Amino acid sequence: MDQATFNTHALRIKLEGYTIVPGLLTSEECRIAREELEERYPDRARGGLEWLFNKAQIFERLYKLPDLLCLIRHFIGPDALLSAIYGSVIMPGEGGRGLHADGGVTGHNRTASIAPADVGRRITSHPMAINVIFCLSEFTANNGATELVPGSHRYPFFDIPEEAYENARTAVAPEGSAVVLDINTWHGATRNHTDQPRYAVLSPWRRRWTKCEYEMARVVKADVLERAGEEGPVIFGLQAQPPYTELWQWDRETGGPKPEFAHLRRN
Ligand SMILES: O=C(O)CCC(=O)C(=O)O
Repeated sequence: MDQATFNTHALRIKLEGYTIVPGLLTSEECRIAREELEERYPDRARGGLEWLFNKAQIFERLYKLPDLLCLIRHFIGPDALLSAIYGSVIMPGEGGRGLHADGGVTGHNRTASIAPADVGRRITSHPMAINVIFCLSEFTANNGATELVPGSHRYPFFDIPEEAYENARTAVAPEGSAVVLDINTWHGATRNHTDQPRYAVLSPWRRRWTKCEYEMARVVKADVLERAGEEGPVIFGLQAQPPYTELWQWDRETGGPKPEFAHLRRN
């Protein structure tokens, strides 16, 4: 991605709360990823579509795309944490009327954590987290593509007015694109009016000093971490883990007790 294109995407995220980056995955990569989701779909109620990075190597691609990493880090810092990777399949007849902002469970949009002094306002001054929706199918106007409300990332209140739907835009995009959004941006899948499933994978990212959806450093398999190379400990947040020993016994780099205190390690 050249600098001018990067700047265009960054500006769209600032102004509208999202951008669509085409051509991140090849058609072959999308095909393989779709097949993985299709195979795991029947087991979705038991987590079949969760933790995809641990389940098939194709999903390891999603945090190894340099242009995308640059864009994410531009907004939430060089040590941004991968918070989850999960599939989203919209079957024929499903989807629609699902506008929401992310971060409502472990993030800053958690309404149960609003303090009286917040007077009902959420944090909109800075992007607190970025979500990435990979279009493994082509996203069209009628197959359940994600819709987003431009500018809603700056809306200061938690409640989403009913009129928001009138302002939503469907993310029409070729397969292999990614919708990159500030997690404050209201979004949701539209109804799938076709006879084919719509496949996507979501990879939300968080600032290092906030909570992720999963304790990724403890969840990631050793061989997956190994293949992530030098970036692995940053992306999976090994260094972001709070110590469970006294500080002098703790190794921040590996996110565990120093070797001489290995007996204190918790599994
Ligand atoms: O699959 C989609 O289009 C959106 C999914 C979504 O918004 C979510 O999982 O938070």
